[in-house]
Amino acid sequence: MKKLSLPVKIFIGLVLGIVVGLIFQSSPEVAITYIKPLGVLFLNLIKMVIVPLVLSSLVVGSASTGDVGKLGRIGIKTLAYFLITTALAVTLGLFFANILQPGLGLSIPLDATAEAGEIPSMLDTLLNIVPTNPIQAMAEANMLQIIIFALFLGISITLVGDKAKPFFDFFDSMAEVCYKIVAIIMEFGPIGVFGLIAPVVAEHGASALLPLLKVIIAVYLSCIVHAVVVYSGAVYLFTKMNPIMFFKGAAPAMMLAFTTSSSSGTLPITMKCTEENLGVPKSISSFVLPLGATINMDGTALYQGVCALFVAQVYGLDLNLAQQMTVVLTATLASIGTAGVPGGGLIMLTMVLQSVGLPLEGVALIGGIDRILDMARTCVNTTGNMACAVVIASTEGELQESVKEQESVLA
Ligand code: DAS
Repeated sequence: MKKLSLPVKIFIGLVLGIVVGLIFQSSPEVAITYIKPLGVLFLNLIKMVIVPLVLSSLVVGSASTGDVGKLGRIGIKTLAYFLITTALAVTLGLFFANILQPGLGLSIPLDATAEAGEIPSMLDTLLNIVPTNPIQAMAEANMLQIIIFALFLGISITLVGDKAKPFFDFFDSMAEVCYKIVAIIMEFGPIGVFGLIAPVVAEHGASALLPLLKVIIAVYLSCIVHAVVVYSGAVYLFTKMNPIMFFKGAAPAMMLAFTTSSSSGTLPITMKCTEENLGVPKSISSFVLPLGATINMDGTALYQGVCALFVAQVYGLDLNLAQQMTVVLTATLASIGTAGVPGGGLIMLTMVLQSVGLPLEGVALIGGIDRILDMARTCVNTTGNMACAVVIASTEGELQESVKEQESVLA
């Protein structure tokens, strides 16, 4: 029999989890005792890899900004574009999550297993993100501090140059090994998803699924609006390129990102589309796109915003505006640390929830539908990187005239 693809297997795990959950509705303790451990094991595997994965992928990402010269004008413009569009993405995710209120209708009490910590203010979060002891930050899985430390390491490796190459190579190979570990963990995804969703349905009934459907709608709606408004606006504003031409040129990479849920895996096609269809010279695409595939993930950021608010709503925790601004900062930084592989965002969601004091058990609710969300957010991640490359090339006066002439005909 033809080997089923991972997304299909995960979907089967989801459906089976729902069916088994409905079967055990009359005796949820059976599902909690014998099935939930599978889900807990899956989440523990995710937590196992998060520290080395984020540290290594971020050091490599920030160090692969090429030579110091490039870190100048183009680097600053690129990083500024990344941060602005990512913060916009999170804000959009929170906007739709506030409107759709996906967590209402499923109320789960906070108890010994699901605890909420003190939700820090944005100022506290900013003050606390510099690690006084990086080793302790790693031991405690303080992800925001690990992200800041990794950025300093990566940028310093670039500034040191050749003498730091062995250090860079160490993190480069560590990142590859961690991506392989994530791939192995995701193979366990179908069983993990089954173990996550069955107890939820057994305890809360099929009504638990409606809020998850609303999460899917909120994420997909945010992704579509972000891509159509922000990327079309940026491309047209900076290059006068017809947005339809942009999306036509970007389509092959967008579709591959959607089906594979992997920005890193799509990168070769992303570069081909950006250079051949969108007129970006290799000198800029080979700088912006690998960096973007590592640290610029608008889709992931908006997904973190939606999920954080969903979890708060489910557990009856009201996030005021200041706390939602903390989510914007945390989700923006988390998206920097997310690996461009399937499930990378789910791994970072545990960090975002922990950073804003929300119960980690919320990940169990999202885990069952995460692959569906991953497809959309990875598509947006990839599209955002292509839009950035077009904008940077245009501001550098290096967007190929031939492509612009083609646009002008269409504009
Ligand atoms: N799948 C990741 C990517 O490749 C994004 C994510 O998991 O959030 O971009």
